[in-house]
Amino acid sequence: MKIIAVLHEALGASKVLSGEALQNRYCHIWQMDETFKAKAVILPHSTEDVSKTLKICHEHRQSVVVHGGLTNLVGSTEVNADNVVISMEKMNTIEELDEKSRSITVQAGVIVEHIQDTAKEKELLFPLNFGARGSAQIGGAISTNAGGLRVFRFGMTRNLVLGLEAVLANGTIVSSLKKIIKNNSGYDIKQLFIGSEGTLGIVTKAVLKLVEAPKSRNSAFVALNDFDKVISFLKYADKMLAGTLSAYELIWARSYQQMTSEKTGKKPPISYGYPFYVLLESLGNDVEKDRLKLEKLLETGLEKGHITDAVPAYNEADLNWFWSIREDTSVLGRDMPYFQRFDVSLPIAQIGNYVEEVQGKLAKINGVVPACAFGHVADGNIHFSIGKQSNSMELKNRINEIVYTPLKALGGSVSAEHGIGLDKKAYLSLCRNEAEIQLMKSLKKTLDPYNILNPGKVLDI
Ligand code: LAC
Ligand code: ZN
Repeated sequence: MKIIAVLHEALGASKVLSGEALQNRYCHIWQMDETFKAKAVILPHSTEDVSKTLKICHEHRQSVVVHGGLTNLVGSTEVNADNVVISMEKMNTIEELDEKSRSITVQAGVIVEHIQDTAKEKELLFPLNFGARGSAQIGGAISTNAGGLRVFRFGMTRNLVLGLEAVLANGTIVSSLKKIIKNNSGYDIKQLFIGSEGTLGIVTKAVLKLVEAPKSRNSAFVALNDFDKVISFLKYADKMLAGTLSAYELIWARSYQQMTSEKTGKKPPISYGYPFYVLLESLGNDVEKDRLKLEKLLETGLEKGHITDAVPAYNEADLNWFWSIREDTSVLGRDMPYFQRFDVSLPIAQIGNYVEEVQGKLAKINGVVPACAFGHVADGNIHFSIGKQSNSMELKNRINEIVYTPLKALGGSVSAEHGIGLDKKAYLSLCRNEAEIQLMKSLKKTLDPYNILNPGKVLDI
């Protein structure tokens, strides 16, 4: 317990929680009734606090896990009783919005939706968007290089970070909070901290890129008869909408039925009976013309046989209805006591066959509901939510093997956007070769020689 006394001394008692003070903290946004055991939870108010904490932890060889909004889906924020947790919730200030350079400077604990709302007030858009935006913190989104619903047009989190400040394992602050888009002056150091899940350093601040806010937002649900049409209509829509297509979300029939079942209180915008549904979005700058353009797309898409049915969102209420169907994925697989989630990536042309093959294999296992599939198909990123009766390790591994094994030959990835964390560590070598993994390990050893930062996540050292 010596280290707690040292942390108290350095930070002040109010920033160091331990013992009973941890009882009302929860381990995950979906398990708010479950607490966790840790040596202490540190609540830094500044980068200097994070630096002091890490310097002490480094000296004491003390392992550290960072907590943000706890929406992670791969176990990256899991804690054991020997860990010190650094929770970023008090570092929740938006420091500056610069309309001219179209950037926003934020502390790591700011909620993603708060950044979106603040940008909107100035007629700007922070394009990062995903279902958990109301809870997820930007530091976590950066640490996991979060993807989401508009990657197709605006890129992953990585593409939206202009400048970054992070603290190294030994407490050194590496700050480069520049607002510039182009910076070819040597290695792009910030990329080390983006997507490395808190294993190479702790993100404390970022300068994020904003774009002009769109004036129009149009969406439609379409139904399609086979997977080739999903691809042909994507190409057609992208061409017809001339740069305004911003989302193209595919939902397989079984998932669509669950997402609009009576339980959810959401009606299906298009009737059941088709194998594929796509929810698409265009963001443009001319309300009237953009609406007509989308209507024209649906009309000619039907005429040319790309799609078999289509329903546009006619107003704000429709938009919210359509998107809430897609965003609330927690309804999938929930009729079973346990479930497994996946976020694989593979070349778009292979997705139809791959999903069919995976579902076929899963259907043969007793007590497993053939996977509900959906995803950001335009990015080659598909999710599965697989419900199951048992939580046995054997079944978990069997399902993992079915989903992950084909990805090697297909040139895919075991994680498109959620990261590796604990859940996918054993499968990393399916999509990363030996030379890549060795280089990752040597970076880890250089930046964190005592393996104190999120140890055991992503890689085993
Ligand atoms: C989504 C999350 C699960 O796409 O990545 O809904
Ligand atoms: Zn996703």
